Amino acid sequence: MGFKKILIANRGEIAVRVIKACQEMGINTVAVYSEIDRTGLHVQMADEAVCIGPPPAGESYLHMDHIIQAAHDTGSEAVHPGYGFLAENSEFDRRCEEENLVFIGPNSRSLNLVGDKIRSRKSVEQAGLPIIPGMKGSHKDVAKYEEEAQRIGYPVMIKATAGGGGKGMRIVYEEKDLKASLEAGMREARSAFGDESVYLEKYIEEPRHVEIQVLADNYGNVVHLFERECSIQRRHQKIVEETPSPVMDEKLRNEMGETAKKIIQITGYNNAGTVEFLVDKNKNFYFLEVNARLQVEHPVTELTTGVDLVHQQIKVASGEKLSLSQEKLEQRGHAIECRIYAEDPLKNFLPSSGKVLFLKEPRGPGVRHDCGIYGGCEVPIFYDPILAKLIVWAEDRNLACQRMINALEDYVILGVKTPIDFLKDVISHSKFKKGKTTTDFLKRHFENWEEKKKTEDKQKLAALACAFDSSLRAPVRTGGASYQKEIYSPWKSLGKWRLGEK
Ligand code: MV4
Repeated sequence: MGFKKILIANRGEIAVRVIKACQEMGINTVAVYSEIDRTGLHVQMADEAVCIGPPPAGESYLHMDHIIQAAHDTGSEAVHPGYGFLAENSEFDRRCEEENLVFIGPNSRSLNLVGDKIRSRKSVEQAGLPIIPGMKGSHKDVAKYEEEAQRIGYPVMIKATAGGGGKGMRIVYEEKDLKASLEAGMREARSAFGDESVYLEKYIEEPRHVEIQVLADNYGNVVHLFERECSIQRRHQKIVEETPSPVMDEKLRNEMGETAKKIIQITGYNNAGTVEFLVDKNKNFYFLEVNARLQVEHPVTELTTGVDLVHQQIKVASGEKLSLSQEKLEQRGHAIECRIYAEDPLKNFLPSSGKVLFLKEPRGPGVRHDCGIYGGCEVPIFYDPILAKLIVWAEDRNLACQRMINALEDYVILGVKTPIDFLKDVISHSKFKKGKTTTDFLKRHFENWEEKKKTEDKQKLAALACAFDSSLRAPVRTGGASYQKEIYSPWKSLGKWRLGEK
């Protein structure tokens, strides 16, 4: 028997997405909100809503006691964490288990394991599965690093042991640069993570970030739902994702899919998860980490497989056996997602907040818009700035690119800044259209996009002003064959308004 009531411990577009899945399954929903989110779309859509605190996330969406209390007060049987906030917090997972609430995600033990990047790398390596060649731990002595670097072979990548998301990463191409880079990496690791230890890996050149979606039930059944290409990233923040990956072939897809399933099995993982890999230019792949949550980019997998991943999460969490079999799963067509953030691409993607004055949502065949805002709502500055995701599906990649460009052109958000224009240029870029999407794509092709755009905008304004001006100066026929040239005067063009006249 499934759940009767689920509390969604999140906000914005993912909370709306999960509420919709619950509504389709006949499950009542409880939204939680901070005081500033009182009028949020997710609050309006849920059957019930509970205020869990003031705007700061630490006092609301990250406040475990308030969320658990809200679940008890409303008689919720399960909690869906979405992504971000407490979605990968094994302490919260454990607290839910203790409070007899079903955490819609992995069990706390496996969440703990996959959350420890070093431990999970060791487990994967012991299973004989491909990890990035590198060191097993860190050292104090620089000379040791020099030996390790010789063993690994240059170029090497310096990574912070306590790091993640690319922070503190440094590439070293030659031994003469190693010492200085190590000292800089240790300083950055100490200030960013309070732990200066770093380790070396072989630098994977021109890498692609390719991840495999997996689903595992509580009885050891696991399926993978193919790959997602996530290489278009800005400061390690994914902004465009797609499936199938332009580099994938059947052999590589099966190998990566089977490897991902093995990793899920050895870590005792259950529910939806994503196994991240790096793929090098020779199509070798290396395990990076497991993401123990429903990912932002899950819709591209849903559109090409026809599987609703949130439905599956809820069914598995309620104790159902997986209804999907690997043999029956297949991909059809091509899907691309663009993330719509409240950020100003002309101000180095500075977060933008304020009231959404106007929203025109893209629509049409094969266009999906997972949206957490509405015309007139407020976009607060307190949280991750993701507003929505625009996803398209089409029969092949070229059509999907064209559909995305058209959808982005139809899309209007006024009141807060967004990178809609920037995304249109990314998808329209010849290298993107050719599928040449390695992780340095933006660095290579969009380094000075801001300046170019600002110049373009000035030129357009100048052209507009001239066009407007010349339209006023245009020769006007005043009857008969002859006509006199209208001499431009603002007072004439203003009509009856005159300064200083009675
Ligand atoms: C790497 C790598 C190349 N070689 N490790 C980025 C953050 C985390 N997910 C691991 N990441 C990488 N690790 C080795 N040995 C390339 C990435 C990487 C990346 C690096 C720089 C800029 C953007 C990137 C996007 C995805 C992965």
